[in-house]
Amino acid sequence: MMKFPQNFLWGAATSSYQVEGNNSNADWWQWEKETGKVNSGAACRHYELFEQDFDLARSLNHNAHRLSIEWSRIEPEEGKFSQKELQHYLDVILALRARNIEPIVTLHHFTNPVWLSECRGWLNPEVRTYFARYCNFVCRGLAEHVRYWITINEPTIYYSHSYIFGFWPPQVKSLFKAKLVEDNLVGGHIQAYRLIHKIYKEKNLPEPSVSIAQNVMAFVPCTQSLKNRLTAALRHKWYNLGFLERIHKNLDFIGINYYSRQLVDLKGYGISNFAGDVCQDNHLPVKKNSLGWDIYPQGLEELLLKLKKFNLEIMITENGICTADDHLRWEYLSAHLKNIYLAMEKGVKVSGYLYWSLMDNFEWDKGFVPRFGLIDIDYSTYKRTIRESAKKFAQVCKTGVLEV
Ligand code: IFM
Repeated sequence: MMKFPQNFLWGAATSSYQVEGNNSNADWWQWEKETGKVNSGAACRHYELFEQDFDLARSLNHNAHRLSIEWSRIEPEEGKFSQKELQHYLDVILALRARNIEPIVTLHHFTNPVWLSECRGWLNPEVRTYFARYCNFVCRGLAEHVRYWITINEPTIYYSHSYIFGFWPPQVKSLFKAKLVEDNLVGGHIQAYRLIHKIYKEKNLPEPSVSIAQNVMAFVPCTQSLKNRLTAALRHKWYNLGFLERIHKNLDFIGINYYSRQLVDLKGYGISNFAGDVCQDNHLPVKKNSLGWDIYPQGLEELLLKLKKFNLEIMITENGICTADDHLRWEYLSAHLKNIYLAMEKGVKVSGYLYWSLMDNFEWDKGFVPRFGLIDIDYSTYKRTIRESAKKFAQVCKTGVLEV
């Protein structure tokens, strides 16, 4: 039996664009229309149904919930801020509070207002000022009711998918531009971090807890050759630690999103080999999620131990599986909780666990096919159905006890 601390945060995460629906002022919306690849449409209709969704989260004994604010709703035109949309997010947060659920609020989760993307988005050096101005408006409106802030979700994924691999809007493939975007994300975070602290001081509120949600991955050499071990270590350093090392003095805790491992097998000596070669031969086989990502719970314990050096509390801001097999979902979830517990026994301070995601939702360029939710969504009726795995997780949330 594993018993987690009394004050542990238990819950799930979502992001505005993936669940709300009809975010028609966002760059992703425009990209969907231009490419015809996917269509987020009404998503889960969470914008209208949030109270019903939070009733479900409460019935599952969640005491925390991570959500994001949609910048393109708050500032649909440059410099024009919407009081109405701010009020909406205040209602959302108060609805959580009314259910004794701690809100963990993300300010940037991949999407941007169209006006920003039309003036070079995160490549524009002015973006730091724009982002700070938006954070200022949101934070001043919500500070009294929020303790935890995530400034930016998965900065490394954002700049690599949008500016190196060209998968996501604006579909750029340039290492040089990616580096500029990374620098602006670093600057954007640091400015927002300082600003949020300043606002709380001015308002005489208790210190907030501010972080990013950093995507981390277990890089495992597929053979013990020196080149594979070195490449795995390099990727860990660049992908997992690089961004954190640039901002760690401006973090109150570390938020991490962990899903999977990558089996590293270097096949050549170019930049793309170092950055991307993976083993295709299914050495060291493990089970996979429905997108083909390896399931590797022990990687979470290993990573938590590696992050101990920052001497900051860690919150698991995302961890989850897309699968049609709900037994596998529980196997995944409980195995990851076990590995968190093992790391905590070795002295890592973990403050909470947020499963990705509360409900099935719009999985970016993959559309609605992957099913990550604790709650199933029927997209033709928007009916919500709680999955069995969610009920098992609810027991852990209630008692803090994981039976293994
Ligand atoms: O859906 C995404 C989320 O937006 C960011 N983290 C990973 C999830 C699953 O791919």
